[in-house]
Amino acid sequence: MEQIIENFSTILDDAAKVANPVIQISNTSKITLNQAYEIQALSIQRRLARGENLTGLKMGFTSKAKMEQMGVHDMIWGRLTNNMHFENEGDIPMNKFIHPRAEPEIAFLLKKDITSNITINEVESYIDGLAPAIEIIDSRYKNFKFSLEDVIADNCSSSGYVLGKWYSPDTDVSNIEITIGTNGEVKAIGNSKAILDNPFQSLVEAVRLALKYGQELKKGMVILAGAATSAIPVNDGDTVQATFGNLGSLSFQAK
Ligand code: OOG
Ligand code: MG
Repeated sequence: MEQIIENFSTILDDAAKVANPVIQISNTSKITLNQAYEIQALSIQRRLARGENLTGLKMGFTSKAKMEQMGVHDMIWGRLTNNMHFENEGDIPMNKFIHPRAEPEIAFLLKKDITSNITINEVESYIDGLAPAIEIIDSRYKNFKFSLEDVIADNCSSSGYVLGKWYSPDTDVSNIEITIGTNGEVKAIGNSKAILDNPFQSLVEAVRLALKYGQELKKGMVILAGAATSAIPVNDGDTVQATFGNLGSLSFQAK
């Protein structure tokens, strides 16, 4: 089995590297959730060996809108690297992706290392700030189709993120209207409440899952809380913009 896990980590890493889709693991092999996380860890190790740095973690399927869109039933988490980070209002080259989609998120910046579980009331004391964000997801599987194990092995479709302006840790993000759209047209609307009733809870869950799987949580890491709306397709030439009520907006240009 170790060899199979190693092989899938290579296949998925290569698929991301050259932006070429592959068939789902579950079409040919049965793997467990733990094995899926092992594949993810190994594929990220390959990125780190090429010189990328781990910059944070992302939560997935923390809202009903996302679970329903993708037909899955549980939360997942993945890893972010510096290669996935793009500037707000900047250009993002589309040739890096297979079939990219964008979704609005809330990001947290860790103020210190976290080594044990935290409660929602403690979140404020563990972050330096929070920001509106856009995540770009790009499944390495054909037709953006996968099982829960498939998507975990594929680093939860992580492929890009853009961060907006940072706000202080005591900013209330429990009830913010969020939109995302392209070229001036709103394509999806949601509310931050949809993220586990409060995006702060998503950080609590991120800590729990990272510790469970032996992933360190370090000062300076960015944690994405998961999308509040379904993801929208991104096409070459699109200007993608997300709005977050009082927190303002952010955007990128798909080039
Ligand atoms: C998996 C990633 C899910 C989120 O915010 O829920 C995710 C996918 O939908 O391809 O990033
Ligand atoms: Mg996401």
